Amino acid sequence: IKRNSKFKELSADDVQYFKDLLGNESAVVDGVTKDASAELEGFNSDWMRKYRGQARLVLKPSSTEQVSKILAYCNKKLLAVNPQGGNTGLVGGSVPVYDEIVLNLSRMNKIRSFDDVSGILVADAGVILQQADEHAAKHGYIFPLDLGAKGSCQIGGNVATNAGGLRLLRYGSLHGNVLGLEAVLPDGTIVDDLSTLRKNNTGYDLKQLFIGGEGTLGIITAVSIICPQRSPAVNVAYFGLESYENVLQAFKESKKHLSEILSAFELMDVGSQHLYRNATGAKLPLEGEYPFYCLIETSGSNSDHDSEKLNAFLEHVMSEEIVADGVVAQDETQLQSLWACREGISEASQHWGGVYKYDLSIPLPELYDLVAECRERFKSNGLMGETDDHPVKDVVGYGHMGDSNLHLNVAVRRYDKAVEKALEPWVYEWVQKRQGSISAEHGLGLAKKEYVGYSRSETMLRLMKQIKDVYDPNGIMNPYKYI
Ligand code: FAD
Ligand code: 2HG
Ligand code: ZN
Repeated sequence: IKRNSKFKELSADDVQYFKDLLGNESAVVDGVTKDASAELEGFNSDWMRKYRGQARLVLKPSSTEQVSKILAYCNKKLLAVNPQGGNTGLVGGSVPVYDEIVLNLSRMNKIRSFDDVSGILVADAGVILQQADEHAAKHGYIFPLDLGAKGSCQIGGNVATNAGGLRLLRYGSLHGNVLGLEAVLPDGTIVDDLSTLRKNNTGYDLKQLFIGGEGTLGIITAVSIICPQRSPAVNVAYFGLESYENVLQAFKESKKHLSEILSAFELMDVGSQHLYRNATGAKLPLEGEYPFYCLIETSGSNSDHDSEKLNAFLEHVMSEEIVADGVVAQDETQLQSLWACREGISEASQHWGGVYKYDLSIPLPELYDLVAECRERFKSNGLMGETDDHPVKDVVGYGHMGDSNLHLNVAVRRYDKAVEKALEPWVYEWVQKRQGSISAEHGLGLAKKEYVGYSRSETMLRLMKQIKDVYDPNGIMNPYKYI
């Protein structure tokens, strides 16, 4: 892709306008009138260090009015804008491609209100996910979303990507939990839909377009979200299993035995656990080695009742030989270390040099076949092996089993065109054949721009384009990405 020449290049006058508007030194990183390359680096390169933009200006507004004025100015001057939250996105959507202005939400970080009776939180988009959850915890509630990047991702970024994460199985998607949004359209219009209503059937639910829109329609500036009651009793168990067939059985049994207290069912294959161990030096929870591991979490209101249920479940799956071995966390530290075996894989995946990541929805019975077939593919084409002349070190699979969401990670020693060619479009064709999705929860960004057609029809793509044109006729919002 080439830089779109309709977009204006930044001038010193533009920068001065923004400096006057924001009125705060630290709110503008100015690489236009001076050299600021070191400071710009963190805003230009993504979490995986795979995508790098060339932004020369970063703006950090502190109010919705400032966001509105910035966008109105950019729209008039045809300056392109890249919204950015915590910059933890995994599809290259959070960093510019060329010299788009980075509009970073980190200074919009205030909790606006929390209602103790309904559990409804209203907060600025730039609030860090973990801080939102800690705020909810003070009132006895839990943020309905949790994920490995919680310490740096922002709730606005979570909503913009419609992040799924570790609690979706229990609390459902942001499409249901987000009750309202405040957003700014490219022309500066403020859309005030910060509703705290649970039910509101009054025509099109326009906020849903921003949820998962990946910053292509406007900037989310605040979020209203319903938080469920925080469970006082939380248990975590980690198992080893001899086959994927057993994993399926264990999932079925867990729903049957644990029903309303089941709050997570996560899958890790042995390769993903070795990768985690190699990268962190951590000791794995079980002595023996198994091809598959599962992590189960229960959350309930009565710890005796929950333990009884969990123990009955464990006795059942062990006696039926569905599960080969397992451990239940005895205290908070052990609980954290069991979760780390799952949450730590994503970061560990780059340990050997790099990684190709695929985030897929696949019908459960076939979910792991893709990993096995992918591994065979690299073995037979000679690209995978133990010695350094092979680019591929390992193919691992893990993910949100309870949501039919597989994370396929191809861990490589170096990025290599031959590896990429073996993976794409093969992975996408494989998923399309099974009516799966090429992006279950991470979004499309730049990484999957070319492949949307594997999951969406021509008609749907046309409708998306029409919506984009209504909201952003000049196309200044997050250009070059999937739409
Ligand atoms: P960014 O990365 O900054 O931005 C992501 C996208 O949203 C970009 O397109 C950006 O332009 C847009 N955007 C950001 N803020 C706004 C805004 N205020 N208004 C409009 N557009 C905006 N994802 C999951 O779904 N489940 C997981 O379990 C999960 N685990 C992860 C674990 C790790 C270790 C990491 C690094 C990432 C993980 N992710 C996961 C990816 C996930 O998408 C992000 O972590 C998170 O949702 C993005 O939030 P962010 O604030 O970092 O957004
Ligand atoms: C997770 O579930 C994240 O750990 C990241 O969604 C997955 O890095 C990945 O492929
Ligand atoms: Zn995930």
